[in-house]
Amino acid sequence: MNKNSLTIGRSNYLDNNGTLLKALPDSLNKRKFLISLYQTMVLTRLFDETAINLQRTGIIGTYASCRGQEAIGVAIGHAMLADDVFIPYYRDIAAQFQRGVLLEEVLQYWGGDERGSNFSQQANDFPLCVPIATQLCHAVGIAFALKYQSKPNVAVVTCGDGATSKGDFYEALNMAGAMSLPTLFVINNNQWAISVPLERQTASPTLAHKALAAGISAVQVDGNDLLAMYISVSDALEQIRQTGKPLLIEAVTYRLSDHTTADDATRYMSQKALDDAKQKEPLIRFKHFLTEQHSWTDKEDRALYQQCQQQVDTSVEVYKNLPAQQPGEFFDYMYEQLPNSLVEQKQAFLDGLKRHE
Ligand SMILES: Cc1ncc(C[n+]2csc(CCOP(=O)(O)OP(=O)(O)O)c2C)c(N)n1
Ligand SMILES: [Mg+2]
Repeated sequence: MNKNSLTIGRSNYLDNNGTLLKALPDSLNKRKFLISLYQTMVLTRLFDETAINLQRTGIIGTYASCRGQEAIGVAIGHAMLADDVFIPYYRDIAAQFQRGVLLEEVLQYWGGDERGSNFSQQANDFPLCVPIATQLCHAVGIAFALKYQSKPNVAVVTCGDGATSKGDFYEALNMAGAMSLPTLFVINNNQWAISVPLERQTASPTLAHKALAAGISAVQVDGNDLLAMYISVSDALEQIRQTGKPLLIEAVTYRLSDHTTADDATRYMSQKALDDAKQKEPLIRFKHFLTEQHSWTDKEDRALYQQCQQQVDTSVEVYKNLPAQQPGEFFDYMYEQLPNSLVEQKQAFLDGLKRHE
């Protein structure tokens, strides 16, 4: 057995306080670019807080917070090419925003309005996926299509740590590896699958190890270190474009929220674990880095927060003023052409409504 192939590397650019551990590549060390990464993180954090308040006041139905995990989506969103295909799960709004999904569309989704998944400015990407791990198999199918069409693009798919316990995960990795399909798997290891902690999910030393049996190279990255995440995702995409082979990144982070607005994490998550995790959270670390390395000021920070909050508030107003979804319209956005079985279901639904009017 080749021992080396069973060793998983771990990538870090920032320490837990946000101090730079090694020099950044020159191409990245540009103030404007680094601020644009930070801006997407702040926007996502403020959207997240607002969405929870909207759920609490009955304006959206439910919501899955990505608090503390923003760096993963920001890295993915900024590193992908426009023509790559993103197959997200429900904590990926940072990447979705960066790729052109509108804030009000995400509110529509969580408000139960299927029009929110019919992105007006993002034709290629998939809606966020709530059924755990199913998106991984879809992603491999998409990667197959990209390869079949000789496109230089990558299917980027995300999932949680819990999803890696499902058969779909292993099936997807196996097929991507066996058929050499241009897929980037990114695991958001936030340590919890609702109330089930990581140590009860698996005996694998890391989640990245799970890729090795499928012949897929993998790396573990500090998922709260935006620089390490951005560089890892960018490098992986470039490598996949060159070799056509899949790769996997395990992003290690922590869920700083309830699982969703339907959950109460105080019933199973210790206050100490949460307090410890808060010390490593991505926004504070990145702000510290910008301050130390790029003379970022509190004044600039306040202005950025204000501008992002305004963007969020505007999206809430747009969402609240949208015309109501018509009955039956929720059938219309999954397929380009509705299959016959669903045409029948839609008709039956509309007939049923008429009977009850
Ligand atoms: C197929 C399926 N089974 C069960 C569920 C219920 N469920 C919702 S979230 C979740 C845990 C997912 O944990 P993880 O993959 O770690 O993602 P996280 O929510 O922590 O980001 C489960 C079991 C579901 N949505 N889909
Ligand atoms: Mg999880």
